[in-house]
Amino acid sequence: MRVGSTEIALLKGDITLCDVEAVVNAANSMLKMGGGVAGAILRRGGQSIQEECDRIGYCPVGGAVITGAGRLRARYVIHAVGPRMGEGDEDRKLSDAVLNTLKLATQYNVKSLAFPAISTGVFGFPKKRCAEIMIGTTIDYLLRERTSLEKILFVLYDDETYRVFEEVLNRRPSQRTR
Ligand code: AR6
Repeated sequence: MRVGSTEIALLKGDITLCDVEAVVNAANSMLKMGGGVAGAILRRGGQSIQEECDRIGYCPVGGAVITGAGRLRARYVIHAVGPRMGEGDEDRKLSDAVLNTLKLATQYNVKSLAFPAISTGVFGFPKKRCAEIMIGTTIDYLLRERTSLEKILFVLYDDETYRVFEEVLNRRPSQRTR
């Protein structure tokens, strides 16, 4: 799908192998990289990413911070802090995490970005609602703002999550312009 001059696409697989300028991590507020996407980024990218996170120290839920990407092919990791299911106001917090990631990427002049399905693993957020919020927030941002982003990928780890994102993206009109 195209929105203005930005392409949105879905991929199935491991986000750490993506050939993009910035990979988005599904982070927690303390910026401690545990399992899931964070664990995979840490294993492949190396400890320098966690060390940079430790220097930053904290990010509120709904926020995002940027670090280098260690040994990953990418240049940056953007750590987006999604909500933990049950803590309250989860939809707005997820939408804010996506929006703040897109703003940060634009600020750093990033041209290609890969998102995972934030909060749908350890944090227990429902996949369909996640797809609606992440895709909806991204499209709204692209319709409203000028951005350096030419390509935004949603990288889904398993068949079920991929199918859910595909269904939500296919419901949207195929061409949108500013
Ligand atoms: N590439 C793409 N997607 C992945 C990968 C991968 N390599 N590995 C898992 N997923 P999660 P959260 C999917 O748990 O729910 C960590 O401990 C996974 O199937 O990574 O936001 C952090 O340190 C799921 O659909 O993130 C935080 O404390 C999605 O990515 C906490 O988990 C997100 O799962 C964050 O939890």
